[in-house]
Formats: sequence, structure tokens, C-alpha cells
Amino acid sequence: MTAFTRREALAAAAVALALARVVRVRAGGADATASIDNFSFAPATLSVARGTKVSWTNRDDIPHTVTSAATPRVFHSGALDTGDSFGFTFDAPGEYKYFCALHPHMQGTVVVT
Ligand SMILES: [Cu+2]
Repeated sequence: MTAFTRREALAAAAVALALARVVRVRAGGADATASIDNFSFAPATLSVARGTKVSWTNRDDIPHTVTSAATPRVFHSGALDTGDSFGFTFDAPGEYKYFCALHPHMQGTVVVT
């Protein structure tokens, strides 16, 4: 390895470390949890600060999804089996309505301030 490529490698490593630090700070923000049980999202309305990662866990014994009602969709979990979780970080303020794509009468809202 030449000195030049070694310096490049060190610079790349420094950038990677800086990025990892940014990710860690973001992940260190307040997180919120919600559950899916008995064909409903709980809490049905969740208020969080921007930058919060909300994680839903399916506690029901059948599959559900967490699907943005917006067009285009802001997020979509795909089918979550019992015990599966889905997380989404809300970076922009707003009111995010969502539903279960398998049971559209299941609805919830995340309010981001
Ligand atoms: Cu469902």
C-alpha cells in the first residue's frame, strides 16, 4: 500500500466514523412504541416530536400491516406476523394517517410536531 492510498483509506475511515456518529445521535433520540392487537392500533393517535422513530409490534395472532394512507405512501411495513416489528422515523412535522392494508378499518394517526 502506498502512502497516498493509505491516507485515502484513513480519510474514508474518518468519514465512516463521522457518519456512524451522526446515525448514533439520531438513534439516540426519543423513540416511541405502539402495538397492534385485537384488530386495532394502540394508541390510535400518537403524538411525537420530529425525529422520533415509532416502532409498531404486532401482538395479534394474525398478520397486519402499518401502511401510510398518504399518496404516495410515506411508509409501508408489509405483512407483520405475530411478534414482528416495523419502525419508521418521522423527520417532518405533520399528521400521518395510516391503516392496515389487510383490514382497512384498522386506522391510526401519528402527529409529528
Ligand atoms: Cu390488519
